[in-house]
Amino acid sequence: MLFTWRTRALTALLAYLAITRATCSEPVSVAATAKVQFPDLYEASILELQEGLDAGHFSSVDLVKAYFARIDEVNLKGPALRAVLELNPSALAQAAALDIERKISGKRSELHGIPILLKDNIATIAAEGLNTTAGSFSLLGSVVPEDAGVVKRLRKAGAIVLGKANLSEFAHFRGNALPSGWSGRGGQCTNAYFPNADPCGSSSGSGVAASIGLAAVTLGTETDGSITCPTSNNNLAGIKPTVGLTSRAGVIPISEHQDTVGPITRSLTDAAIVLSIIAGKDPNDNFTLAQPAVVPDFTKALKAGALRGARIGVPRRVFLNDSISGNDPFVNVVFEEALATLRKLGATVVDPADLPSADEIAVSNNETFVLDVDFKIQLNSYYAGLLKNPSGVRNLAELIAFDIANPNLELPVNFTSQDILVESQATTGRNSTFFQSLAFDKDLGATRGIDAALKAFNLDALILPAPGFTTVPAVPLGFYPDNQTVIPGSAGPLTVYPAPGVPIGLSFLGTAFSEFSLISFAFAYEQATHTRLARRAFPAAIPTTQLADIVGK
Ligand SMILES: *[C@@H]1O[C@H](CO)[C@@H](O)[C@H](O)[C@H]1NC(C)=O
Ligand SMILES: *[C@@H]1O[C@H](CO)[C@@H](O)[C@H](O)[C@H]1NC(C)=O
Ligand SMILES: *[C@@H]1O[C@H](CO)[C@@H](O)[C@H](O)[C@H]1NC(C)=O
Ligand SMILES: *[C@@H]1O[C@H](CO)[C@@H](O)[C@H](O)[C@H]1NC(C)=O
Ligand SMILES: *[C@@H]1O[C@H](CO)[C@@H](O)[C@H](O)[C@H]1NC(C)=O
Ligand SMILES: *[C@@H]1O[C@H](CO)[C@@H](O)[C@H](O)[C@H]1NC(C)=O
Ligand SMILES: *[C@@H]1O[C@H](CO)[C@@H](O)[C@H](O)[C@H]1NC(C)=O
Ligand SMILES: CC(=O)N[C@H]1CO[C@H](CO)[C@@H](O)[C@@H]1O
Repeated sequence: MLFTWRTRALTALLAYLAITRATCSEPVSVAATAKVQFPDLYEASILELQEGLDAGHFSSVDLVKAYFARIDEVNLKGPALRAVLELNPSALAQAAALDIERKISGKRSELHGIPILLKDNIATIAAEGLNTTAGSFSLLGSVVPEDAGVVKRLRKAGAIVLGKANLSEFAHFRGNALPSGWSGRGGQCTNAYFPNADPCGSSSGSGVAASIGLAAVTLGTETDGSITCPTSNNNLAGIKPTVGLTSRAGVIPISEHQDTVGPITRSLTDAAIVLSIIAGKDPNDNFTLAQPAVVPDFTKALKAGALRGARIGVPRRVFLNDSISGNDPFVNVVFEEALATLRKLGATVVDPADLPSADEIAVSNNETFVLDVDFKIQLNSYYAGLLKNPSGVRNLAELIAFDIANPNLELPVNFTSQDILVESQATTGRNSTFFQSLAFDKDLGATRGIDAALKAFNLDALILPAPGFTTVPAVPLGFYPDNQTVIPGSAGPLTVYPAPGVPIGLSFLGTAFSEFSLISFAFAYEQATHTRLARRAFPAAIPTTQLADIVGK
């Protein structure tokens, strides 16, 4: 589905590995490192890291130490980006065990020994030491029944949970006036490309952390823009999967009808590797039972020639009137350049290729009602499912009261908004109005929206400038010029966007479960442009710790 960010820039998921806790008394031996070229952790890809791990140039323990040090440099110190909420106290032990396993029996998958940062609404078992709170003190110290479905898959593949990323509290489903990237527990996360720039949200910390290499890869969640928008604002490759491709079991919910978990990474290759592992059926999330029988190996979509012969449509009307992407001369220029690139790569660009429902989408408000109703039902059931919650909060009504009773923690000056919680609490369940609204949304977004346009113009995919649109997947498109006027962020006066040098992304979107071809198109574009590499974060936001500072030390 597709909504401008004015509808609500919500933008908002993961399990347990029975690894033996290795004692630190047996460090993995590391080969002589004098002449070894270590990958630059700002940009390092999963495959580069695997190459170094397989060659014994460094270990997963080294990687965890290096990422911890990089986080320490910029999270609360220096530019204080506030991208990371918590570090996993078990990460080093997990890394050590996975290092030993690699030596004995080889790697389980391309994610073996790779540190991944999870958005803080994705549950991890408390015994490991990490909280799962969606940024809210009402969940501090809570004990979840089990790892999220996607976390189970990550652990089985050998990934290391590095920690939890800051986010817009409750995936931006608390107060309309709260800025993206703010949570009671984490404070205000900001963008690494310009001081105090809007990181967008709600997967803000995941985006900022991926953008400067505070982890190898990250996971975010999206309900409406929460993966694609931080991907766009932070110069990244992100995938918002079709609802039901990745499990939402164990994810602090907004709505089962819209929530989805996806990768936020520096390249389409990394995103495809992560998606191939987290996608799949989960008995704890019955929406996943409707997905195609076989999860594709999305890395097979990574073909530089994939745009040859493809028909790509431009649904102009959905962004023509948008105050950011439709009227911004910079976005218009770089978007036209992107269309020229697609043509050069052999695609037929059909422009315009409007969604029949475009004007109705612009004014529709049914989504708000659907999310308000679902959130109350699902959040109540999330709290009820906890094995323990020290705050005493057991449902949405008690959450609202908790915030009011703890203003210093949850309602500090300038961050007092919780109107969405109140609006949701006022709903009375899934009645006929709810089902009508849900059906109306599906009709607008899919039947008379994306699917109708794809069919009418015989298209393989649609393409849009990324900001504010709920689309899959996104790749870097460009950067605002250095003389860009600083504009207060949509998020409020404390953040700015656009601003000099801040990134913007390009989105490819298609029908349900068309991730394989969307990834192939986005990959072809990424390989032809390598826009991400054209610009780095502002100097103080670039951590200096590298593997050379850790290995053998
Ligand atoms: C959660 O956070 C609290 C406070 O920072 C900390 O004491 C605790 O160890 C963390 N982890 C769990 C599982 O509660
Ligand atoms: C999942 O289960 C719920 C209730 O058990 C049901 O209402 C819903 O239709 C099911 N969804 C799918 C996609 O099977
Ligand atoms: C968008 O702009 C076009 C052209 O200016 C106009 O015809 C259309 O009514 C506008 N749509 C909305 C929803 O504002
Ligand atoms: C859903 O949208 C239709 C058409 O815009 C509108 O008439 C109706 O009031 C909306 N329903 C809700 C619950 O917002
Ligand atoms: C609240 O925001 C205003 C700007 O709108 C700012 O001037 C003020 O310093 C902020 N107060 C605090 C305590 O952050
Ligand atoms: C459904 O519930 C909402 C409040 O959640 C209410 O506004 C609406 O009138 C109800 N619809 C019906 C048909 O009762
Ligand atoms: C920025 O510089 C470009 C070319 O150097 C110029 O065309 C543009 O008008 C300038 N924009 C602003 C906001 O000053
Ligand atoms: C890992 C880390 O730096 N976490 C910090 C996140 O922000 C909160 C609030 O400032 C700190 O208490 C954590 O230590």
